[in-house]
Amino acid sequence: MNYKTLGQFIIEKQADFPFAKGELSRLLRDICIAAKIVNREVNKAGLVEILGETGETNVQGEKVKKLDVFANEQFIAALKAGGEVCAIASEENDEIIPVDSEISKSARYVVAMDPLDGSSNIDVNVSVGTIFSIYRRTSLSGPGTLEDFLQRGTEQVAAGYIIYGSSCMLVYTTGKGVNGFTLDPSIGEFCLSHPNMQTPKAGKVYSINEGNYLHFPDGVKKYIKYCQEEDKATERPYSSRYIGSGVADIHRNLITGGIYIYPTTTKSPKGKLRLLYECNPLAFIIEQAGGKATTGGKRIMELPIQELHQRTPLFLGSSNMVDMAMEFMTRFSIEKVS
Ligand code: AHM
Ligand code: MG
Repeated sequence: MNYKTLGQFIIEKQADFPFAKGELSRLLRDICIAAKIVNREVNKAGLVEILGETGETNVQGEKVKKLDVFANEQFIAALKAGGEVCAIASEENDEIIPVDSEISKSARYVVAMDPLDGSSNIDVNVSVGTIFSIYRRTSLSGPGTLEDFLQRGTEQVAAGYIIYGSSCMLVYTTGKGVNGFTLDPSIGEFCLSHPNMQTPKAGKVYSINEGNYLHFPDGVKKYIKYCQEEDKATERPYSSRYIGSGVADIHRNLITGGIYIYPTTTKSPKGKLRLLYECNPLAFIIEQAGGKATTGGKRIMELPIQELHQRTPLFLGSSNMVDMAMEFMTRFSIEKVS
């Protein structure tokens, strides 16, 4: 078998960045270490008492950690130990985590992450994921600050996700295409399995939580009906697929073609998903794979960001489908396109 491991691939690609000193490569390596540890725990989630509420005590008398708390701790520990980041932001933490250590003194990067996205799916053996986004710091020295994270998505230097599914995959971009690696458990390495991933321009899958239908903007309601209509030329009706684990839904759609929508609802007028560590990294990946990511009106990666946990509506996937959904938004929900 002619394997190319993630480590080998990253070293080869370092030549794409003439002024790079290898820090970004080391940062990806740190993320990869934490991913393997989280994958190991996800795989035995039914066996060990990791499903319970935080604060429970297991048979060894140790406090049980929920998997999302565990994942958060693993990624933070790996990033701190690697010394390449001056601050971390996580969905699990209200405030940023400044990193102030001897080895992080000259760190030039910050990482924003959702350590375990779709975590309500853990208890039922359904895929979950980790999403990460890497920025160059804007502050000059010392531990990173909140401002380091308040950059538009277009400023990302790398982004990726790990999907803990029937196999574990890591998909990432540094702005030169998207590559996917599958974990081979027999050697403990992520191996290049999906080089230069491209998403089909026209998909046939739409993914949205239709239980919220009554609360959607009219443009989304009308677009869903459009997806369900009979039309030979466009091969409608499209299929509806919704796992409720954003990484898994978006990973499937990236490969097969499709659209993922989490719009505003009357209950969540700003949408549900977070701009910094969910939408921007996923937008970077889908754009690099030839797709689109918008709010239904504007490009996600150009949105100004004012706060760490800012929410946004998200329309992401095959470019033809996103364009069509946006057309419906313009025609029927003009006032709601933010
Ligand atoms: P989380 O970060 O709290 O897990 O929420 C994000 C998740 C996405 O993975 C998923 O697509 C969406 O929320 C599902 O939300 P809903 O249950 O409202 O459809
Ligand atoms: Mg999440």
